[in-house]
Amino acid sequence: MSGGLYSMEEKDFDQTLDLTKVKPYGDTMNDGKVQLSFTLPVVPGPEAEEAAKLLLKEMGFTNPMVVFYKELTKGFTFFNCYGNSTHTVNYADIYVPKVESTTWSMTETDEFIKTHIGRPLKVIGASTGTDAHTVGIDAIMNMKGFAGHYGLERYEMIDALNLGSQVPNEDFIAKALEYNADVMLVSQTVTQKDVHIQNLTNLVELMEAEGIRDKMILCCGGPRITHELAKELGYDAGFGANTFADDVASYIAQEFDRRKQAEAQN
Ligand code: B12
Repeated sequence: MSGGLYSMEEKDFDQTLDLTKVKPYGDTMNDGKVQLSFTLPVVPGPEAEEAAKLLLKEMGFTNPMVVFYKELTKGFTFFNCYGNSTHTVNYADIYVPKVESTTWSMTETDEFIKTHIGRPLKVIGASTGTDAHTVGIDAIMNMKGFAGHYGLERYEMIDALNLGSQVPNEDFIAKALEYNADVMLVSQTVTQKDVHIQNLTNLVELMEAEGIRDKMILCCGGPRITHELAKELGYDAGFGANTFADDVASYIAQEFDRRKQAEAQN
């Protein structure tokens, strides 16, 4: 076979990676290929297909293609489409605030606490307010852990107390004081109507009113929590999806030690 695509060599394709202008990658650099799917509230047919392609153009895609469509239910059509994105992002300029700590294994963290702090850290956790989801805080705290990562209860140098879900902020604070906690861990899963923002803010306000905010390491976590949001709300750290106990344990050990050293210098 001669000519056409089959005679092209790797060098004939664009191989330039410019991190200031990153585009989706399909099978060659900068081809901009995207697959996306959506539903339109119209009956299937050529007009529906054309509507989907026009929408793709409006979204900034060239070569809009509908590769599959099917009626979902009467008057609704589902589409699978391809297109080439004309947009780029400046990856080199992106800054995402994140928890500044090194994630260690359970053994490394235990060893660090033993040698640098000299006593077990006391950690209390709960899913607070009206939030009934426990799986997130359990994943971090329960002995058996999550996805092959043991939880805080398994750590030799961490005393962990998990209060479960729907714990009112006032009770959480009272229990933390009674337990003599070094660290408070809050889990928030429900974010409808920003209920998590109100609840997380309320906890910080109550702690400030009691004069204990600075005495604890206060962390929150959940699928829609970012470190940036957590800092904005007055927390020391925030952890999102795909967090493991290792991340949290390493952070609190390093942060506790950092504070201890800062105190010793003053
Ligand atoms: C299981 C589940 C339930 C179970 C919870 C059982 C239980 N014991 O927890 C039940 C059936 C009770 C339930 C109830 C409800 N649920 Co529900 N539920 C889910 C579901 C399917 C899975 C959540 C889960 O377990 N994830 C697994 C864990 C491991 O992941 P994770 O929570 O993200 O945790 C990880 C990280 O976020 C992080 N993390 C989490 N917390 C913390 C805390 C700290 C300190 C740290 C460091 C890290 C950390 O570490 C974890 C491990 O990596 C999700 C949908 C989904 N697929 O996600 C909906 C979902 C969370 N539920 C939802 C809703 C709306 C509800 C209800 C309000 C429904 C209703 N109208 O009644 C009620 C809750 C009522 C209430 N008062 O809270 C919505 C939330 C929407 C929103 N953003 O607000 C979701 C997203 C479903 C949806 N698509 O609509 N639910």
